[in-house]
Amino acid sequence: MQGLKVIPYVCSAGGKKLGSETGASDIKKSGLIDKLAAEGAPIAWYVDPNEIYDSPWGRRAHENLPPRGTPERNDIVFWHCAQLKNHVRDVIRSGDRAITVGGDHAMALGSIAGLAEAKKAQGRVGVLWVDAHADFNTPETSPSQALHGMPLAALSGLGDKGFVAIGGEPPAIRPQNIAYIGLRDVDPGELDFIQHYGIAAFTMKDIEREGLETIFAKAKQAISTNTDTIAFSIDLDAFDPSEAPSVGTPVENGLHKAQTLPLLRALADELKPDLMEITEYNPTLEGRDTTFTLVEDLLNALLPALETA
Ligand SMILES: [Mn+2]
Repeated sequence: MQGLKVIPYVCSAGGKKLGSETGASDIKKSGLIDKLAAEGAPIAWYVDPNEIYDSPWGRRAHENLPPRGTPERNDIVFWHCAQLKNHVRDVIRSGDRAITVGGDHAMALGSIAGLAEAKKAQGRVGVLWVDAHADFNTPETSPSQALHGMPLAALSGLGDKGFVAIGGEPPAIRPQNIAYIGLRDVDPGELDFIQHYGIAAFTMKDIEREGLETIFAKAKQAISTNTDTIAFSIDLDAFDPSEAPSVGTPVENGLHKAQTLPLLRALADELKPDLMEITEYNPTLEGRDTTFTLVEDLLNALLPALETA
């Protein structure tokens, strides 16, 4: 049986709202991971999120955040991403699977870069990106300058040099191996990139038209063709705000877990992702309990698929 290591990302400096830096600590405090382990899942924390939260880069760094887009602000994100990259790399190298929890979605740069490095799969990582947003901006196209909107561009080699550098060389992913599910808030510059690279981008409208099952089959094709390893990155804001209210950038008319979780689980069963990410959990916003239940439901749905080789 493969072990599952939970790796925290204790940073919200890549986002617009404070609070998601406490997401991993909130999950730790709930006892959820210990409960799953007591029930027999081979799961454990790899690092205690509170250790990072109590470090100079944790709570204190978030007390007086410099403005978005400044080198001082970016340095905080880079430190956390580089650390996450190392943790994911080490976990995957030891033969376990990684479950990353955070934090703002800039974390995906670190987690997917670590996966690519461990598997020597630069340019051959398939990425299922479940999100309301495309997160494929660069500093030139981004209206907000928030790095949590830029990880997929950076992983593809585009954008801020310091951010791109963490992704490694050659770029960890090729845009053709991304599949988006749940899109409904895409910036004009991102749409240009999606069209330019022919990215498999499935919006809520596509889902209404074709059905979620068809969309998952198409997504599977994109992420499993010419790839050596798979990552699922699940932004909680992909889900409807009624099921995931405490996220930094909620968008109406999202996915519903009753329809989505069984398909996610089936896909995980088929593809056995080495990395599963749950991101943008912000327990300081209204609706924490509802959102926590979604985190719990996601883990319960996906663990059985991940813990078998
Ligand atoms: Mn996102």
